[in-house]
Amino acid sequence: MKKVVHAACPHDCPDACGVLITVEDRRATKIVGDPVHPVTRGFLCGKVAKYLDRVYSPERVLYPMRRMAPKGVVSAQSFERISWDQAVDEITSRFKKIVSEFGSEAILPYSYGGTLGALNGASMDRRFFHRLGASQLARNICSAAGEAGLKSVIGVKLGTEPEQFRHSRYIIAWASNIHGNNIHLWPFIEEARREGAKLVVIDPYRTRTAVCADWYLPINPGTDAALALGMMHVIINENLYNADYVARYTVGFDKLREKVQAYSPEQAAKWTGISASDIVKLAREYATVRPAVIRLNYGVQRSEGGGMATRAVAMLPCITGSWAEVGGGLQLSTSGAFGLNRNALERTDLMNKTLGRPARIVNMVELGKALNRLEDPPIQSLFVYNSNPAAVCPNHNEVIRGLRRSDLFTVVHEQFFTDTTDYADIVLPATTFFEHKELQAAYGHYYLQMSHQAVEPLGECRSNVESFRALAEGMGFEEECFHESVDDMMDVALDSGNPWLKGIDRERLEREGHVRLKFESQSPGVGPQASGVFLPFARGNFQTASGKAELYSEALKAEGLDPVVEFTPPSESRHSTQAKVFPLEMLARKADNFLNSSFANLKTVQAMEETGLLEINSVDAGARGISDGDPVRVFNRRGDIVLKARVDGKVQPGVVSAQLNWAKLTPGSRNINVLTSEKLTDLGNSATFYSVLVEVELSKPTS
Ligand SMILES: Nc1nc2c(c(=O)[nH]1)N[C@H]1C(S)=C(S)[C@@H](COP(=O)(O)OP(=O)(O)OC[C@H]3O[C@@H](n4cnc5c(=O)[nH]c(N)nc54)[C@H](O)[C@@H]3O)O[C@H]1N2
Ligand SMILES: Nc1nc2c(c(=O)[nH]1)N[C@H]1C(S)=C(S)[C@@H](COP(=O)(O)OP(=O)(O)OC[C@H]3O[C@@H](n4cnc5c(=O)[nH]c(N)nc54)[C@H](O)[C@@H]3O)O[C@H]1N2
Ligand code: SF4
Ligand SMILES: [Mo]
Repeated sequence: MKKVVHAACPHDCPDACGVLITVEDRRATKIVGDPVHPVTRGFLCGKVAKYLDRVYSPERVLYPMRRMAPKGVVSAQSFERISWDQAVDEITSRFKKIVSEFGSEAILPYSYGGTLGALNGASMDRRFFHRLGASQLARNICSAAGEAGLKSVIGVKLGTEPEQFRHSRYIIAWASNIHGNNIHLWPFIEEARREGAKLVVIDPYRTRTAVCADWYLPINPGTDAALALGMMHVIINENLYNADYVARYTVGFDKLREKVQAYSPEQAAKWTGISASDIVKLAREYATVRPAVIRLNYGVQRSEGGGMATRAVAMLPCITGSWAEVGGGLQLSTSGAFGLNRNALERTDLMNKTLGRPARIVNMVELGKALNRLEDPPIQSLFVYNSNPAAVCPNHNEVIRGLRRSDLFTVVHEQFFTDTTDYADIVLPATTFFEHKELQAAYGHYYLQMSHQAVEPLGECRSNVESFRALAEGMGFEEECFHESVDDMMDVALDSGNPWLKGIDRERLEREGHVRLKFESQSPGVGPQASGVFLPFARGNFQTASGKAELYSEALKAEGLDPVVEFTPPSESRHSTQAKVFPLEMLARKADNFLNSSFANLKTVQAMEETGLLEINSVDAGARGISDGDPVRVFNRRGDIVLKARVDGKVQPGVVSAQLNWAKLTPGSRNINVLTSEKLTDLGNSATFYSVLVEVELSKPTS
């Protein structure tokens, strides 16, 4: 018996690929990209092309497990197998005890991007924790600063669709490693370049994308707001802006005009390290070569001023009016278009039922602080799913200190024995997307997809939905929503009143696999010249309070922030006094072939990635007596790690770079997050993985 099943990749990646899984005798035997998906067009990234190795890895968690050894001990004997009934019993009785002794907010859920599926990402889990009255988690580790910055200008997470990049003539990849993190955009860019488009890359790290660019501009980390303001100085003072678009569809232009006067190209050059003449050239080309598009990605907002930086970049297409052109505009995210009925899926009202108020909020970025220093009540239980905080969280040493607490009851629902399961009291086995049915949106295109279940769950694996359903039953929660079937939940999610979902129901998705959101006739942004394309802001329609692109924001003013936009150098940067002690700016980057910490444990994926490197410029290496290949100790006040020096010109003087990996796969069982901080961004309270100062020295061999 052979069949081919349509699925969608649920990993935390903008592309959300359409996937075809071949199943023979109930076992998946092949995975390929769905050739008819209009954006992902039949190919997969290297790591998901090897997905059978993930699904059928001998290292999968297949049964519920209970800890036998002290926390932190990694060995095959650390756990004993238990049944699901035992696991549910143990978890729910512990929860009941904690609730009676400390109150329900002593329990903290912890989840992020393991799956972005509409159901397994956030539905039954949220219902469960809301009904329990657990602390709420502010899921800010990734994109909250960028979201806040973008929305402060355009009001919503919408952007240029990938298909339109082929019509662009000037493409800026701004903090966007397209080749590593968004590979399905690349063929559209290549198409445009064949028609003469120019690709500019702005990144402090010479990425694979930068290597392919027509013009690469290495920028000092955390200075993008200064660059965008410098560009706007040129565009406004040289009258290269679109006066008609500005007058009709923006507010605050005069204030912006005043503001940019302090950011001459010469001044911006001092901050950014990009020469004044290059800033002028970039501004003129961006404003005059039409159409011009910006692929802004989240790298720009992982620094202390990341919200304002995103705000500044987001202003560019609003003053040039490139939103009105096919192949113009900007894309940070497309996720705001899907408008599923999240409230029905997540049921925040259940919190009020239990607590009579919303539960307190704990920021996931500050997990170290939450586990070690939070009171009223202290965290007594951590329930982790869809995340690997012992690898991905900043300030790793503090996180581990918290996870080691013997009084902390930690449950981890996982596919693998990760860094985090090393501190779990109970581990529950989770399905992969091959093993459950799911509804999939995207944050890099506008297609909604049905991901069918291809094979039966391995071992005793359960999806997030089914696991939390079992836990709800164990707690004795009687609300109807805990009995809703997966299909019913999809129906509810699709019934949201969003006009762009009109005519898209579950049956249709089941038949067609993917369906483009319905932007046709009734969409206000679609211009007459543009049938079949989506131009959300061709005629304004910004989803801000004023309905216009806000170059001046009353909301920011109310928060005590600069209502126009400003550049402040990060407190951890070459411009700060701390740089006297720790003079190098470190980019704690993602690996091109892993997905945050996911895939880092799989041999065939490891073969594509060289790990454990500290990339350093020859100037900084030379000054420290370091040669290529030397072991080096990278350190700051928060921690240290030994890596291997790589001196190959990928970073400029003053900048070093290292990659995220599983801590236990790295010598010394620590990863680069020992160096990152829990400091939050200016807007959105997000993480600052790219505002980190360190010093580097040759590592002395220990005798
Ligand atoms: N292969 C692969 N793909 C992924 C991921 C992965 O780990 N691996 N992660 C997924 C996730 S969770 C996300 S959020 C997306 C994110 O994708 P991106 O937003 O692209 O995220 P990053 O890789 O963090 O940053 C992009 C680039 O910004 C650069 N950068 C760092 N600091 C600055 C700065 O101050 N200014 C400028 N201009 N650039 C800067 C980095 O060097 C990096 O090359 O990708 C997803 N896709
Ligand atoms: N230094 C540094 N740190 C970073 C970043 C960086 O660039 N540099 N990037 C940050 C960013 S942008 C992000 S988004 C975060 C990502 O942080 P996380 O969301 O924690 O990402 P992953 O490391 O991919 O871990 C996800 C885990 O979920 C598991 N999983 C997958 N599917 C399921 C499922 O269906 N059910 C359950 N229960 N589990 C599942 C996977 O096996 C995996 O171990 O990391 C952040 N950390
Ligand atoms: S990780 Fe991204 S590029 Fe790779 S298959 Fe999934 S969606 Fe596609
Ligand atoms: Mo992310």
